[in-house]
Amino acid sequence: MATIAGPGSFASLRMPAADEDGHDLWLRYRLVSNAERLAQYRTAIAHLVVPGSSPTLGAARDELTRGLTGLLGRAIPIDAAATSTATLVVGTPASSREIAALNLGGRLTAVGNEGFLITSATLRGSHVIAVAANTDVGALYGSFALLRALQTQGDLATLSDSSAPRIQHRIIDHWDNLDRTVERGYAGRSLWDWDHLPDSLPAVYRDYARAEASIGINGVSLTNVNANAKVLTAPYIEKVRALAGVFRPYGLHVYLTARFSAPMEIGGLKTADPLDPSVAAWWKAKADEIYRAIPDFGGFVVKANSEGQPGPQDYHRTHADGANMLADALAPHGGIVLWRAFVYSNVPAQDRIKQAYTEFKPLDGKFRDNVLLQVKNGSLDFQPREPFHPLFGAMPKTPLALELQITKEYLGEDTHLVYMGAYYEEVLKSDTRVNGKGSLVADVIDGSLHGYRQTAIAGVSNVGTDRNWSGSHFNQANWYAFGRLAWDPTASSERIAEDWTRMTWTNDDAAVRTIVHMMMTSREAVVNYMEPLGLVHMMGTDHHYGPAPWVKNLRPDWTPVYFHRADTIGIGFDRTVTGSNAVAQYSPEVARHFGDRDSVPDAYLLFFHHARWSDRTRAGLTVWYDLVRHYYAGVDSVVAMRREWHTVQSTIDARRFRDVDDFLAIQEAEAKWWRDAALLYFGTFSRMPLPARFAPPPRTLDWYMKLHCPADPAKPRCPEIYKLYLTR
Ligand code: GCW
Repeated sequence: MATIAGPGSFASLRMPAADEDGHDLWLRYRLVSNAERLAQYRTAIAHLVVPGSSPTLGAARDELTRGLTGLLGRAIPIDAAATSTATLVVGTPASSREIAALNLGGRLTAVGNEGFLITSATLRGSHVIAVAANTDVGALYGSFALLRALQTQGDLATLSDSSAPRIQHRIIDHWDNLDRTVERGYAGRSLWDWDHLPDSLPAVYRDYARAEASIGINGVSLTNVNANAKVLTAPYIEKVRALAGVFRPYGLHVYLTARFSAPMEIGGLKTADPLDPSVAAWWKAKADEIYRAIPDFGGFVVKANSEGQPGPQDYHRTHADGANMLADALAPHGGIVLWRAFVYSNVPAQDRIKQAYTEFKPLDGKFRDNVLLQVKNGSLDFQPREPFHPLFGAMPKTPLALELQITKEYLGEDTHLVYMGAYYEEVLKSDTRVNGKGSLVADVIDGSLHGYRQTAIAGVSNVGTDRNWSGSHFNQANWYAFGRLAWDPTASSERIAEDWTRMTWTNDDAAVRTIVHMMMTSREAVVNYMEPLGLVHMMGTDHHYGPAPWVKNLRPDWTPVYFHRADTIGIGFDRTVTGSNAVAQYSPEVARHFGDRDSVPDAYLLFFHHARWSDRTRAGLTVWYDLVRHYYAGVDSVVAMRREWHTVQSTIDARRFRDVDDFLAIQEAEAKWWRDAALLYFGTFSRMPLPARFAPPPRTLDWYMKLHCPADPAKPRCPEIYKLYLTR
């Protein structure tokens, strides 16, 4: 039962919350449930003044009207000027006389192009709340921040906010194909309905832009990095122009993925060699054509010479040659190139994770000013846990952008409740030590450590046509957290989880505490039941769903056995000086920390070391025992999450409660699958028994190895596993 105050009254009445489908995301704008707060807000905000005819100020006005009407349960008139007390004024000194009259001076200048101030003031004897910015988009971001304050039921008396993004380009990367399939997408089809563009512009495009702006995202790369050159043809540019038109008022710039061989595939050239003048001229003309249609086009995202994609190395040129050629085409228009550093060759190397650093480090300083190198958080591939990528800190002369994955390719896809905010925070707070203690990854990417000219962060989208956008209600939190951390990479993921919970689920304090606790423990839970102690890449081939640590006989660096290297002596990949020496790619302090058996954190033990089964972890247990303990703890955490979820039932609508409950049941079943398959398999090497306190797996290793799940690679499901483990 939720406590809901009826419009126009402060009385509380208990009634079940109406069913929701999650489509409103964190922008639900339900009536403020706390009667005292509601009274405060109604007293403070009775009128709205957002003068200005720009589409962006129009968007702010619309959002505030929608939001305030819902939250305050009454219509808020839009006035031309602040004539009554209790007015919310929004805008810039140029758009609003009221904002100009506040003379915010240096305080306002300090928030820059996209930032905003929220402040209370007295204007001509009237009390006003002001959302002030230097630009219209800053005013829009400030409007969302004000709405958030009300959605989370903050105290207006102490409300004073001043905020500016620490990273310049905050981009969502879609891996969406032109046929509307989504690579590593678990939320339905691509939102972009290319067949009906540019003529049909369904409301969902605008809602998408609202959602992105609400979390401060200012760029969207529409297409898969495994790119199709067709998106660069004239008819598609026309479609992209239409989408860009919907996104523009919300401050969203459009980017496209550039297929390196496009000059041959759609341009009729015989080569795509970046040093060939006809190729450079083709890209220049293509950039000019795009900018004629989309003057605020962001630029190109490029995956080249990786996993079979074409690139400059096909012509014995370097990544810098390729990136610079594209950069020169974009430069006259102010566009940027986000060149991805996720590269590994078709010829397996001695240690795949070393390749990006080996290829790019020598190119530091060789890129044009408008090239950023986009680096995944870890050197392998978005695994549940990886140490930070050694390129962070190693490229002082080349702006590095951080690429995070929001879609949970390796973390339970649509169903598992895993809060990625905690994951992102772990990456951002990792210390590269390149300029002494406190040289965090966040300091690298916000440009403060090396004084980068441009800064960027990208998150691989988890959004699709599913009614709830992200495949599950809790997956929305990962989209949300990415945006908030892109704006402020020093923010606390726990605080962000709390905001999201209050906006998405409930403001009941006890329920909020419980849900935030679930989210914060979920991150360690998934590591424990999938890949504890620094294990990585243990999933089934291709579909990446479910455990398959036994897979071999493929290209070695696509197999789990290559990464875990279990044998009768021990387990783990020796990346110290006695092995691949990948640790040497880090700064000396970090190399020592990870490379030394006595200091390496247990969380990275098997990533860097081949440890004997009987060795002791830092926890003082044998490697075998500790591995077992972690797997069981992971499952226990999911069992606990299910219990916790039941305690919040009365505060949540029945439909969404049930959706989450069903997925938690699946998560528990799959967690047990991961645990049992892995331990039965590793037990054949350790030859040590399962300690008596742990209940043994219900099936033999052979049974798990013979399972063929998923039957359809596009659908991560395993009915046999549900039958075996699923409990209600
Ligand atoms: O994570 C892996 C995925 C590929 C992806 C690739 C990349 C787009 O399994 O599907 O391709 O990384 O990041 O380029």
